Amino acid sequence: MIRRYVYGQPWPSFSCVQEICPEAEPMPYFHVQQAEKGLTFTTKLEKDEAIYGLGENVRGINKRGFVYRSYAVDDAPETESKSALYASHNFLVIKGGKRCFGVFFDDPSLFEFDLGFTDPEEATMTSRYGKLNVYLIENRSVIAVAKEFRQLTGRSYIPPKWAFGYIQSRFGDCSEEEINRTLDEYRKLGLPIDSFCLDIDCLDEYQNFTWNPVTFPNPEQFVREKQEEGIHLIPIVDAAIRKDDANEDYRRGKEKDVFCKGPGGEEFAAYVWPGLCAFPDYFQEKTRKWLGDRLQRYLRMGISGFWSDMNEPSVFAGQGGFRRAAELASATDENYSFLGFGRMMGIGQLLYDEKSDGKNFCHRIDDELAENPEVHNLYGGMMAFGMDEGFRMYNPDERFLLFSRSSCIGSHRVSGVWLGDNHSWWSHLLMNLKMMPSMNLCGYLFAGADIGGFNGDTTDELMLRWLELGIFFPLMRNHSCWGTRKQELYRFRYSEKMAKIVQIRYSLIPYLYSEFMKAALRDECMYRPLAFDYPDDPRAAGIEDQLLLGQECMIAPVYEQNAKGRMVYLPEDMLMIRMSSPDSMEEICLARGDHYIALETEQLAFFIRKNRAIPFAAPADKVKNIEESSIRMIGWLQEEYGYEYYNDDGISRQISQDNLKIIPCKP
Ligand code: MIG
Repeated sequence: MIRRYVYGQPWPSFSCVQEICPEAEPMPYFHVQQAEKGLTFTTKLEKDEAIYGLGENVRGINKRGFVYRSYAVDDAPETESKSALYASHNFLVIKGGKRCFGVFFDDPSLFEFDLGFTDPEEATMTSRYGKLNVYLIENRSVIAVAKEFRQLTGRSYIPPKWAFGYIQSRFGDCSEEEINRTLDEYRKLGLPIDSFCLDIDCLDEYQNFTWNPVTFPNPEQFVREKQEEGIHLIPIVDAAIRKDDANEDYRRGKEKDVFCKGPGGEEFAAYVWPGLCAFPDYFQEKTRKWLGDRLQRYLRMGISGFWSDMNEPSVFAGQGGFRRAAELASATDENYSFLGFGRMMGIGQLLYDEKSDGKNFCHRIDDELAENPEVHNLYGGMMAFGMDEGFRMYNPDERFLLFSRSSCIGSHRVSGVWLGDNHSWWSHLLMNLKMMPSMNLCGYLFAGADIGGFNGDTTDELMLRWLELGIFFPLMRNHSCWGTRKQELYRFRYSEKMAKIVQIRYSLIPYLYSEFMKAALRDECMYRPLAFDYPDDPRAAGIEDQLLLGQECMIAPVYEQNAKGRMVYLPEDMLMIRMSSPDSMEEICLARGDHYIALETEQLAFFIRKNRAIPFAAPADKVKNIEESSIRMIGWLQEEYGYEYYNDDGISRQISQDNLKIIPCKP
């Protein structure tokens, strides 16, 4: 059952698709109180209670024991001491022997979760402004609570099927030539690929909706050529736009009055990649229309996917901050104190001050002016709605690819996400795994991290191991930052091994897509910690380095340097599949319990529950070339079983139950 409680006068948040009547009684479980730092919601925690959710954030799958914050920021590196990342996903589930409930704090501004940080036996949530809706969902299991939450907030975004293919990306050195070279090398290696992301270096001076004339001299022709080869190009769209009358898109925006302004009517301006920028007020319909219009010429060129970035929004500097920093940098050395040096070294922190530099950063919502901090967490999501409206304007019947960096609950209906600027660290490979179920709980099914790591230099071994995990997640993108070791797979000593792992991905796509689509259609979580499915197994509760995938599988990646295997806990009898290429499959029946699984660097393992089976296709070079007739079922069957297989044309928005069929399997 879902109950709603209203505090103060909340801004509209676009998070829910169901209208729930507010309760008059006080909310159970929580003690609600106005405190100095905001409106607080406190609940005592039982010893055995775990806390799941919070979407994109650091630390464990069980979030208990730390303090987290919802205030979208661009603040890499994603270390353990961070409390906030790029998004705000204020949904959590508290589950113990006595109680099981979910709570969604639908608050678009600064919100804090002290989940046993100050007091290990207490959770306190604080809303800075105290204007919010709270939805309380009680049900018997985490899975049931999650389903109700998704029914409240709406069906998850579904990308075109080609988006399940391997995506190559690189910030800094992309060009027509580089793409062609990578394609050539991949062909030689037999490495399947469907898409390339185009980053801001592909733009003219980092300006949205342009092409870099040096590296992309013939964009129209290039896009067409790649299309003929079956390759999708996925341009980036940043949140802000250069404030410059020579920029046509800016001029159009000014004519239509789409940018954020202060109470005095002055346009908000701050520095981002292209220089001084204006910030489209995506909260307004006309702004979303302006954004949608900007996409039309790309869509007409045949581009059908985008990624959107810097939409927390991320700001490098404000105009005042810039001056302050410049003054400090030119300070003389006379009597300069240690504190002065400290400030000098922290110049980056001085560059944008929300109070002064951001005073004109306001949004118009229902004819009222909201200062950005009051609705801050919705900005990226509102941009995603604008992108989606642009897609529907062009073609209402087809799906388009969109994944965004910032997101909120609500925009999960129109966009996927990538998990931001991670590092080429082993700990971030594991973090990738831990984030997936939390993302799913909050409605984000189409998600994935930068495989190999974005910042820092990756290694052959880390790249290979990360691919061995990354092939199991819907968004499979290899992306890295300029100045770091290049990460196109042909550049590695292990390139042949890597190519074979990517081939396995393509063999698994019929299964992954089928499970993804069923999870979307039924409001389910595709990735779950063992604790969700085996609530009565005390061992399952503590496992944070394995995940259930769909209704049949379990994954357990190697995430340590030089490891030649790992311990795996099986909550029931399972068939272990160990492989290093689609045709090297080893199948071993294992009993419930602990097992050491030996895994050479090029080997991965996954597990299929006994008496279940999954489809496995012959590898293909592109998603569209996967042959359904090549599918065979793999599993350990002692009784008859029918796998519920979903497939469709991969593109139309009309998604129907008729696309489901049972594949009968015999022992
Ligand atoms: O300030 O577009 O997270 O994926 O390569 C960095 C350049 C801006 C951040 C994104 C990253 C992207 C990069 N962007």
